[in-house]
Amino acid sequence: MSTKKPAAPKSALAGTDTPDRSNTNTKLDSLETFRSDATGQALRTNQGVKVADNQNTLKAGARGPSLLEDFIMREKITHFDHERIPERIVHARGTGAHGFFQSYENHSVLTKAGFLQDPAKKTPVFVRFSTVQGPRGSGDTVRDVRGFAVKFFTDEGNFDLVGNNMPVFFIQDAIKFPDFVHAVKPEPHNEIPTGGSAHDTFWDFVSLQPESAHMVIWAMSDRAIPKSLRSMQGFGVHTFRLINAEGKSRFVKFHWRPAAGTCSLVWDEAQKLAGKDTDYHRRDLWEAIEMGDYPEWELGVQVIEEENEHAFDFDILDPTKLIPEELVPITPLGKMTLNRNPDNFFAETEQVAFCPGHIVPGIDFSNDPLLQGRLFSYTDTQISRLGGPNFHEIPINRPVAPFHNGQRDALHRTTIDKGRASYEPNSIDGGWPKETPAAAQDGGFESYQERIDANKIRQRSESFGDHFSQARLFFHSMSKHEQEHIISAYSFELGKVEREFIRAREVNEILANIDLELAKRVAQNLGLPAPKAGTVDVPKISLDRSPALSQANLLPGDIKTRKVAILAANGVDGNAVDAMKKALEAEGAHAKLLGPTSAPVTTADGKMLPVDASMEGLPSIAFDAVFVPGGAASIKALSTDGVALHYLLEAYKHLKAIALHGEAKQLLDVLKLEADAGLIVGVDGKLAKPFFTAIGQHRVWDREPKAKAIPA
Ligand code: HDE
Repeated sequence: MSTKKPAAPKSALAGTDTPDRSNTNTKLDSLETFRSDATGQALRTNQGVKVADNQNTLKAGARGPSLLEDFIMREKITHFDHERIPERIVHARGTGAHGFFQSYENHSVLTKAGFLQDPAKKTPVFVRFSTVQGPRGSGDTVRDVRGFAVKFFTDEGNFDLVGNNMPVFFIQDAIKFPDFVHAVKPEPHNEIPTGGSAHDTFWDFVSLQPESAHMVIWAMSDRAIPKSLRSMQGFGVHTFRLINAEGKSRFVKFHWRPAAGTCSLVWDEAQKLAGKDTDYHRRDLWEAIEMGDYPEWELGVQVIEEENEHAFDFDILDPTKLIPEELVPITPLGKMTLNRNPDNFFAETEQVAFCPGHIVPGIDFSNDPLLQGRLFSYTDTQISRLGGPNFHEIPINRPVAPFHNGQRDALHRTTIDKGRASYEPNSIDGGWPKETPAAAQDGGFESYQERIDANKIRQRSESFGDHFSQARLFFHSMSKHEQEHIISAYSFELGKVEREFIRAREVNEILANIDLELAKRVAQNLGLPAPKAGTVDVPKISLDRSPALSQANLLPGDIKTRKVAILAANGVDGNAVDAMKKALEAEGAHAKLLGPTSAPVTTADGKMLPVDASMEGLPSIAFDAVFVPGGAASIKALSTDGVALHYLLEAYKHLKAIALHGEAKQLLDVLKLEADAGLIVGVDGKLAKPFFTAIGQHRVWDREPKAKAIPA
């Protein structure tokens, strides 16, 4: 309901917040009449009746029975009883944000899609990030693939790019998707585990389904525990087509590259966060947008000319394969900026309905058999999730382009169609709405006329037959520490598998075909005999390494939006706190001052410093780095404070940059730690530079072997 705002009455309640929502900066301000703002409004029923008493049910006497006649209470409770809708079958846990997309230049050579033509045009977008396995309330930082779904509200209709943060998928054909999902979901008898793949049914399935090998190694890599949603790449996964106004088609792979760089948590940190802050990723995205640190991604495509369709040593229709950037570099198309949080989680993030089948003229599908199945699934699933075929009328899903057709009625219809003819052709409504020929200006959608001459057949193409060479390419493209993390992840997950024959099958029939050393290391960790050789002949491919796959090569080289904890107790050197805060702010990073409790601390020169939280309230896992300013009394207090000492040891163990200023140097002895490239000791003016360099490198990877000795 749209509402005209009378001046808000001054609140009668002390401490009441009357928010200013005058600038909600909506998708299309004038069109979004459905956003409701209750500021200054009377409480009313859904029928518009003002409510005089929202505290008491209507009763026969103050101590008597409640009366059925109470339509106000009944309306309220009835609505409440039906508040929940089914969660998504996969990707149930997610978070969304609004923003816009802007093309860098006119890309008419590649495509006629309107949103990729005019660099001045801002196309509104809504993005939903998600995990795959867990239910709605599950933790954000579990080991899992992340969904990266973008709805472009273009003038020619909605385009949904429903991708993931990994460029390949577990299976090659849509018909295997229910099997895969049943295997990865919690086990059917006890609904364990929530949010993870470390269990028998998952490993049973993937060890029997070698086509999953490539995606599984991505899922065992650091990519599956992203540091934040802002630091994830996104991929369209399938090959699509772009088509220009002359009808020329080219194959493309879509890529999103984050301005914040691509980096991850470490495993122990991810596990702890899943308990201490279930909403870690959600909160980070929300806060970044609220603070004006608008996350950005560059959209790009790898372009493959039609005549080069078969030029690779894999099939570009096979969704378990990526096209190495070293073979086909990414052509940048434009930039997406997320700049507005939703007003209401349910109405926007929960009700948004993505579908890979939502495309616009200038974009088309390929015959990837996984994509083809998805084109059916998404619309179908919305019918039960959102209660009928009118989900496109829900505000968050409504295109900004007008829509008129002969579809009528059904559950939750909100459009009131005025015409008499709900069919086409018609002569009684003047023939409207009418088709637009594809060739016309702003023409109608026309599918690319691909020639097909084939037998109707249930068969997997032989060109989809190599399942290991790209998994091997991925493993060999990782830096040393990334490889170690992959070995640990397989060992951890398979260690949770109860049936030894499943562990052995994964090691001998999958890992040994990817890399024998990887298989041996995992076998050793599981107490299994080391495999001597793989079980299949893995073809040699044109690349041994693809540096673009390693996150070690994907950092932005700055410390923008990084979060630094400053630990202080009474007697802290206030000037050192100020200087570090200023230096961090100058670089676009954020500092929070933490004390032993939430009470302010007193500086060495007697000033009161308010703290942002206690050290327990914002643990080290919520930060990228830690700074301990000097001040003799403060350091003395921190040296005997178990929470503070744990704070530093934990940050050390998680390979974070730590700077110890002045007297804080003494903490090295207390903690029995040695300075390293990221554990920096110094005085004013000498500390910030090496500290910031270490933060910019994300983690101090060289410390990792040593950090293993620190208790978790
Ligand atoms: Fe999905 N997927 N999927 N998927 N998927 C869904 O749609 C499905 C696949 C992806 O934030 C569902 O609305 C099939 C690949 C994302 O709302 C469902 C197959 C990729 C999201 C569905 C796949 C994805 C979904 C569940 C194999 C990466 C969340 C609820 C053919 C390219 C979108 C819903 C959001 C959600 C089906 C495979 C990404 C059941 C049948 C490959 C990001 O329709």
